[in-house]
Amino acid sequence: MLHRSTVLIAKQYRAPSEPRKSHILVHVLNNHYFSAVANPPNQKNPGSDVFMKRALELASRSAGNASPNPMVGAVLVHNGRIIGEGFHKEHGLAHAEVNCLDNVSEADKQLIPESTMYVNLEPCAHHGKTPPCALRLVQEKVKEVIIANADPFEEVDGKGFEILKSHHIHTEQGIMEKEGLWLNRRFFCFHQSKRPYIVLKWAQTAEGYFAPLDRSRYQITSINSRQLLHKWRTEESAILVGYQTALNDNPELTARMYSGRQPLRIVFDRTLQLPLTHNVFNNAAPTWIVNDRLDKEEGNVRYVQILFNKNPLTQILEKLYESNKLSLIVEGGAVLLESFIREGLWDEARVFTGQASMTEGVHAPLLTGFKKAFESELGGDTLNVYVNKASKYKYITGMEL
Ligand code: AOF
Ligand code: ZN
Repeated sequence: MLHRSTVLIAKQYRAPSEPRKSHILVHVLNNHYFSAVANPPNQKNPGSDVFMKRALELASRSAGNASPNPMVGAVLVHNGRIIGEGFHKEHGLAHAEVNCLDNVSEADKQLIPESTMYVNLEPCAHHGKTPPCALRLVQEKVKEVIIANADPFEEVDGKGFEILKSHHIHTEQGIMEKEGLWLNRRFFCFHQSKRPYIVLKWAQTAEGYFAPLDRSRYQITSINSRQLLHKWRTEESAILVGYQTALNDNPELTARMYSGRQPLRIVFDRTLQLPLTHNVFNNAAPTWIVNDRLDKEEGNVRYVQILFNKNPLTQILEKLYESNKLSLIVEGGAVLLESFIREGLWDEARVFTGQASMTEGVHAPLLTGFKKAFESELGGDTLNVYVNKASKYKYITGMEL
């Protein structure tokens, strides 16, 4: 059965050298994105959930473009009427609150001091790429600011709200908090756990096999699932595979069937055996080759040296944290995926079960400590999404991945 929340991604997709109609993916992971309201309606501000839901919708438009910043949307409301909207489109560009205020018409500008801003993240207090949003709100004399989540970024971390309060702007926090937490789980995980948010992804046959015994490349899933994977790649900061997978499958590890940002490619290659003619060395995206002997940069390839006998996964996660990478998708092989599972270093697992059949093969990883989020169908494949039981970021029914 189709999961109810499935989003149309056909519109945006065009394979590089093919006409628009080919490989159209009509399957979706969400057509009722924010239909689920997990929190009880706000008593003091009865319309709050509706406006915060709109702020979250606006925020979600920057999926794949905001990182390492969070996805933030803002709505300015006067007497139940929206007079301004905005979102943070891309890292380095204006923040949501500023876009929202700049969007108010000349005629409505006089209403700003009597209006309420709904924004899913605490307004910032620091001079970063742009001036502090909290000061802009003070300057505009906005009457009230309602947020979903406080900003854990140490330059903000409550200071934005303090600025507002000290200027007698009424504030409220926690409206649709769980939805906001899920939407920005990569950003929150990065700042709260000091490591990237980790997504595990693999495909298996109905019999539970991951690959043929000789580990040769074998297509288990449909074109539709592969296109969805390319969309996912545009939404994560980095993508990781093990040495055997890079060697045998020779993957390019880029998003080619969906337009968007290319993640950083990371390959384990302890003793630098991978042929330089392999696809991960092409110019399509920056690449890290994780090894035990070389630390240098050559064009778009960075050789990252680590100690392989001392928590290699943790070392990679530390390097990613230092490089401001909010999230990581691990795509194989089975041994590498299992080591992330064994160490409890994962947040979400996305598992495709394809229609291909095998009578023997390499066993798919065995997931433990999970809670099932949802199941969906795509081009004949079944997609199961799980979240780590220990995760602070709970999946909200109906929300997009
Ligand atoms: C907001 N509104 O729309 C966003 C915020 O490098 P900068 O100057 O863009 O600052 C990035 C930090 O600002 C980011 O880590 C987060 O704490 C906050 N993001 N804040 O008030 C926004 N995107
Ligand atoms: Zn800001």
